[in-house]
Amino acid sequence: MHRLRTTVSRLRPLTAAQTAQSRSPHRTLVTKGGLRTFQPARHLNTSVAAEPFLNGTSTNYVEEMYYAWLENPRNVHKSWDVFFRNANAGAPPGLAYQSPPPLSGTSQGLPSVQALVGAQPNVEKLVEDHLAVQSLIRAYQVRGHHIAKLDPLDISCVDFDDAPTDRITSGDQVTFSLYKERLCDLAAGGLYGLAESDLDNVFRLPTTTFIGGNESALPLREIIRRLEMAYCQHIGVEFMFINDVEQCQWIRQKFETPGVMQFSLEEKRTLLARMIRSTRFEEFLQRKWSSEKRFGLEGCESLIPALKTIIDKSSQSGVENVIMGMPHRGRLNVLANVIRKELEQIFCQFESKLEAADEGSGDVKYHLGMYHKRMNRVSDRQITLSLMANPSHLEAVDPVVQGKTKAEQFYCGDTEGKRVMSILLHGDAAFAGQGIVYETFHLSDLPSYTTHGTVHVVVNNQIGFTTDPRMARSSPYPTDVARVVNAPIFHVNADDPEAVMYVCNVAAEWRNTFHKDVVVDLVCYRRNGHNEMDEPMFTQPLMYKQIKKQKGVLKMFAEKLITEGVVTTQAYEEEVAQYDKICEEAYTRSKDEKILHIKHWLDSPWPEFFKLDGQPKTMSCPPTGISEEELGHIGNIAASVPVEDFTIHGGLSRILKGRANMVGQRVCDWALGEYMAFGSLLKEGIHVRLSGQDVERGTFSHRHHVLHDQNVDKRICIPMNYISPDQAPYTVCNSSLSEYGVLGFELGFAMASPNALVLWEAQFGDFHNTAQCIIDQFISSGQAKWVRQNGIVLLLPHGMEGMGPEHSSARPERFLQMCNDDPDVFPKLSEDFAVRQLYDCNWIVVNCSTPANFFHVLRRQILQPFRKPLIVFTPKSLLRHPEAKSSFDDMLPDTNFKRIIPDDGPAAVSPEEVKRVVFCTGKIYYELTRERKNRGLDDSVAVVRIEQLSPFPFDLVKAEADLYANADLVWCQEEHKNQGYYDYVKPRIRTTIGRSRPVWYAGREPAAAPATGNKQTHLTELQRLLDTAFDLEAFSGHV
Ligand SMILES: Cc1ncc(C[n+]2csc(CCOP(=O)(O)OP(=O)(O)O)c2C)c(N)n1
Ligand SMILES: [Mg+2]
Repeated sequence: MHRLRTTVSRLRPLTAAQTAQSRSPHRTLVTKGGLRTFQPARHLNTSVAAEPFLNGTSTNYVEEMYYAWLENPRNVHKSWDVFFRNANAGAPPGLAYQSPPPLSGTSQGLPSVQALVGAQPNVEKLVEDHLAVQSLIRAYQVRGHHIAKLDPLDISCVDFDDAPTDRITSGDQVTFSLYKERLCDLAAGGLYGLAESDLDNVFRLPTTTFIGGNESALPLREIIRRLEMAYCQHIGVEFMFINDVEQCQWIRQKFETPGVMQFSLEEKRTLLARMIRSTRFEEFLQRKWSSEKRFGLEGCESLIPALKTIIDKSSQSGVENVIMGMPHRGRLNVLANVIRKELEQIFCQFESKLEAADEGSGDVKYHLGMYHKRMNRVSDRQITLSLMANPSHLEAVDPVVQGKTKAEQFYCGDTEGKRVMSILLHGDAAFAGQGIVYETFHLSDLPSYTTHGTVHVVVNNQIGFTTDPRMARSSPYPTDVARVVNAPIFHVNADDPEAVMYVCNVAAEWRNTFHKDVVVDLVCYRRNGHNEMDEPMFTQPLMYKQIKKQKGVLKMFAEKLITEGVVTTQAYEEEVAQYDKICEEAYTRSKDEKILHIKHWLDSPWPEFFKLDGQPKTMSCPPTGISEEELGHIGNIAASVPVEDFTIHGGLSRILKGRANMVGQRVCDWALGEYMAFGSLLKEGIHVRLSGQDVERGTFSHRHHVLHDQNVDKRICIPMNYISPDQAPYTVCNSSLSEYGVLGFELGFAMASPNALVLWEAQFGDFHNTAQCIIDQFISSGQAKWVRQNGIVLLLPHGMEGMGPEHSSARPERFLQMCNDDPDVFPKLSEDFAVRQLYDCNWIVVNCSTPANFFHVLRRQILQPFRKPLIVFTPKSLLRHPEAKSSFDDMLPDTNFKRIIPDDGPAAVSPEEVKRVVFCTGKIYYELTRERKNRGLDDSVAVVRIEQLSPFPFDLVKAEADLYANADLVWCQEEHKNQGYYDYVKPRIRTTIGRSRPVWYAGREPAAAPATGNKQTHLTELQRLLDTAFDLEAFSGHV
């Protein structure tokens, strides 16, 4: 309200004396009609007491009204129109408001309004003119970027119907016709009634602009010129959609304040030196390897100084660690000139004859990551820079970078993002096209996912491979997605390095001030084809004709600085020659490299975790059980509310009581088993982070890791954090409704430290498929491509429960298909067989049938001496199944994860009598044993659970098959034949027995959908597969 009153009061016309003080000495108040005199000002005393509705929560509303009225008085109700007119005309306290006319009869208020305004015709005109000027200023602030000169090619892809082509530059005389043409579309209400005769009139400036500098009033001509300079040159600022007035004011100040974009000679020279490095690096690569793909930066060379500016500025504000993610374009240049990877390391990647020293597939040079700690010369502080390795899949790395950044912040106690930050680079087509960008933006302000502001830089070369923007997006800019989180967007013509540097400075300052995302849109072009082999003229002939004519940005900028006298031609040429020499010398050194080491390209090294050569410190895993006392203690915490005066829901009290009973009886259900695993790891100093949709309670209402006070809003308690005073912190967080984004985030989080158990739980297992890119491109293949280990755990609820085609299958077949163990090779037996198998695999896939085994596998994840992703198919109905409980005995010291659980009933007592061994995994075990009992087949059928599917327990399965030498072998699963585990286990079981016996199948028929939607069909199918499993004649005669 204060703002409104101030604004309203500032609209008052100036006294002649005030005008004389504030206007510039050269400008007179001469209009066509002669000297214009102003009415003496009347003081507006519209106090809150006098106008009680200008109070409290109505402030925003009134302000909205006021702005709407400024745009056009007809936008608001007549009564508001009258109020604002009266207030502006200096109505005395309490009299600005006039009640609306009654529905019948004549108005009492209106005549006095008319008297007030009508009696002073000049005042009315003055008020209207001031309002018009305010609207004009606002129009520039809102839509100035429509007419800014952003496109170096001037073939703008941004299609605003209202963008006129003529430009006003600082040297132009503003003529009425020119600005009228530019503005009548820009400003929704045309020119708001302003005429040429108003150009030299002086207007008081509102508080919502900074164009005045030290002056509070300016002639209209100057107002327009300054607005043109601020908003319509090489920088287009898109920010007026931001809800926060303080933030809008901050941006206005940064761009409107006269003379704000000035640089010292030193700064300009540094900028030139950076442009030289950026440009000459690409030219060097082009000279040496003209036919190698490198996705050069030509056309956007100012990206390098842009990034360096952001990093310098952030380092000056205290940032010590910058984590970056970027696509192919200009990546090598960023590695060389921003992160400062040794040039010879980059050059030897072009040498195709070099042998790879590391295991795994490796990756192409423009996907590899990098980690480097060095001195920042501008801030004189140490800074760690890392560029995350990424797959070809554009933007997939975004959430991974955010997760890693969050983790780095978490581990160094940086709760506000002051020491660690992320920078994300994007291509224009990918930024607009990939949904993961949106998902990542939506993590940006969530308490457990925020990284306290990311600086996004878009290399907007106005093309995506061969596709024009008009075919690639439906929004004017590629950056519109950022508006959803109120991030300001600074569009800048990348051919103007100074403008680029300016916006990057502001972007870094914004991030450091508000800790919110910000976007720098470098509007540029791509000088060559998509890669160095591509012919762009096939598809963009006119654009490329224009590009061929385009002078390089370095050349233009050097000429400018030489003309300004900032550098001499000689100094410039020397700088160029010096950098070329650096490249040549590195090239010579690169010839000495004999071997390619992918591990030199690690983005997240764990030096304390591995030996110096990157190998694990041991090849054994200690027992994963814990003491009776610890089990009891953690169990009691799980069953309690460890804070005073906290009322939980009655239903939850019953659940906790049930837990207490279990602890008394020394048993665990699934939720308690998980509690024991998390709690014991926390006690050992391992951070545990569980993230996913509704994980705090658990989709199936079994977990309840966060208790909610029933009487106090938002008061919560997390008992897991009350296990021991020196425990590691436990993070459990309900995520946004995203799989791709959140799984990527957790994967990134898990990269930062090996000493954390990071778990992502899918709501139902099948939803992981919207995160498939993270699974395929990072989790299953990350180590092979980038020699980087990761211990992320995926919890995927899975099981046929008659719930229909969705929600049933976590698609085990997909995970198993991507396992790298050979189905036909029985691995060499050794003492450390089980651990070595784990070490060699790309990920571990398990389906535990008991809480104890789930407990052990989670603990093994941390106690094993290396890190591998762990995929766990978790149960639904087993969460409450009376038999799916484990005794504390199975969790005590010296107990371990069981890769298989053999039959321990009558069948195992007389194995030679057994006719059939049914191998299975997961929940079907309970259905099988019940059926076996019903049929009285406990002696003749053994049921063996394979708990660790991959790496396949060849040794243990062989032992079982050997034990039941006279039995036929059956694989039983509840999934359809083309799904589940069958295709994976069958050849492996056959390998264990030297293919001496067939492996029969008992399960559902092949099908397209994972499960039926009909409950009855579901039960019939289940019965049929159980019939097959226990019909001892089912396969006789089959071959
Ligand atoms: C998810 C995904 N889809 C398709 C591709 C294939 N592809 C590689 S680069 C590219 C064009 C990218 O355009 P843009 O984002 O504007 O970046 P630019 O190459 O112009 O710098 C495409 C389609 C990819 N790498 N990732
Ligand atoms: Mg592009």
